[in-house]
Amino acid sequence: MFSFFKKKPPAESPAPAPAASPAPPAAEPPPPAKSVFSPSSWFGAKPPADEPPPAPVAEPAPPPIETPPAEAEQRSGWLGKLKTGLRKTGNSITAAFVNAQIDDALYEELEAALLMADTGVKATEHLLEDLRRRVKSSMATEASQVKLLLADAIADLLRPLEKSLVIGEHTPTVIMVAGVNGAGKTTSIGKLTKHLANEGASVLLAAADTFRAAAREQLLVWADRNTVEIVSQEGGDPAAVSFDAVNAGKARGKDVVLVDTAGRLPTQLHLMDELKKIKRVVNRADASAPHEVLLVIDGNTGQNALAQVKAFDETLGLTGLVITKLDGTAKGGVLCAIARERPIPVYFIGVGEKLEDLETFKAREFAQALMG
Ligand SMILES: Nc1nc2c(ncn2[C@@H]2O[C@H](COP(=O)(O)OP(=O)(O)O)[C@@H](O)[C@H]2O)c(=O)[nH]1
Ligand SMILES: [Mg+2]
Repeated sequence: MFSFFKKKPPAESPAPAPAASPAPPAAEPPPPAKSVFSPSSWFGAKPPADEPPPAPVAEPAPPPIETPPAEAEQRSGWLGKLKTGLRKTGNSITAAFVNAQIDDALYEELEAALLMADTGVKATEHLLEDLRRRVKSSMATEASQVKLLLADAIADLLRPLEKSLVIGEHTPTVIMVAGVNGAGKTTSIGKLTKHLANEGASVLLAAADTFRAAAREQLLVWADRNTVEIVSQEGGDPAAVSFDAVNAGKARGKDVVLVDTAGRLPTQLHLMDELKKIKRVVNRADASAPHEVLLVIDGNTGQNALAQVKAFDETLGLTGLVITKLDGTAKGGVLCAIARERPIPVYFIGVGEKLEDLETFKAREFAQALMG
C-alpha cells in the first residue's frame, strides 16, 4: 500500500525522436525499451539480462498490495517523527478546541493558528470557509466534531498533491533535482538511490553540483558501489556532466539517471539560467528527458517555500516536490499554501537524515500529523 515508487512498463511505442535532436544513425534502430520491472508488480525483481521483458499489460491497475508488517512498522515510526516535528502546529490548533464553543472566537483562533503554521492567507481563508460549510451541513454541536471536520478539510485540500513517482516507463527515467543550497537535495537523492537500488533498479548519478568537492563523496556514502555509478567532473561544467550522464545512462541501459544540481537562489537569475541549460542539454541527450524535474524544499523555509515553488516552476516546469526537514522546527502548513496556489505533487517527505526518514506523502496522514 505504501510503495515507494510506482513502476510502470514502458509505453507501447517509444516516441519518435524529433528531427532536431542528434538522432542515432538511421541504419541503427533504437535499442528496444527495456524495463527491469515486472509490470504486474510495483516491486518486481530484476529478470536475467537476456530474458525478454514480460509483455506489457494494457493498463495495469495497481495491484492490491498488503503492507508488509516491517514496512508498516517503519512507516509508523516515520509518522511518529513527522508528528513530533509538527507538534508545535498541532498544539496550537488543538488548543483552539479546548473548552471551546462553535462560535466566531473558535474560528478566529483557528485562523491565527493556521496563519502561524505558514498556511498563508489564501489557504487559511479557503480552509475556514470550507470548515464552516462542513460544520453547517453536518450540524455539528461540539468543538471536538469541528476538529475532525478540519482534519477532513485539510486532507481534502492536500489530496491533489498525492502522487507516486513513476519509474520504468522510460529507460532510463531521467530525474533532475533542483533547489536552494542546503535544502537537502543530495541527501534526498542518496535516500532515493538507496531505495531504488534496494528494489533492483540500476541507478546512475550525475554529480552536476560541480562546485562542491564533497558532493561526489556525499553521494557515494549513500550509493551502493555495486548498483550505482556516478558521473562527475570536479570543477567542470554542470551541463556537460548532465549531458554525459544521460548519454551514459542510455548506453548502459540504466533504469534511472538522477541529476544532482548545485544550490541556487531563485533570485540569482544567471544561476537559474544554468539550471535551464542543464535541462536543455539533458533533453538534447534524450528527447523525452528529463522525465521528472523535482524541487527539494527545506520545510523550515516557511512561506518562502511557496515563492521558491513558483520561481523554480516558472523557470523549469516542475513535476514534483520533495519536502525535507519536517522533523525540526517546521510548521508544515506551507503544504496547504502550495496545494492552494501552486499544486505540484509532493512525492516524498523527509523527517531526518537516515534512509528510513524519507517517505511517500499521504494527505490524510499529513493532515492528522498537522492536527497533533
Ligand atoms: N533534520 C533533517 N536534516 C536533513 C534532512 N534532509 C537533509 N538534511 C540535512 O541538511 C543538510 C543539507 O543537506 P544536503 O543534502 O547537503 O543539501 P543540498 O545542498 O540541497 O544538497 C545536511 O546536513 C543534511 O544531513 C531532513 O529531512 N531532516
Ligand atoms: Mg548538494
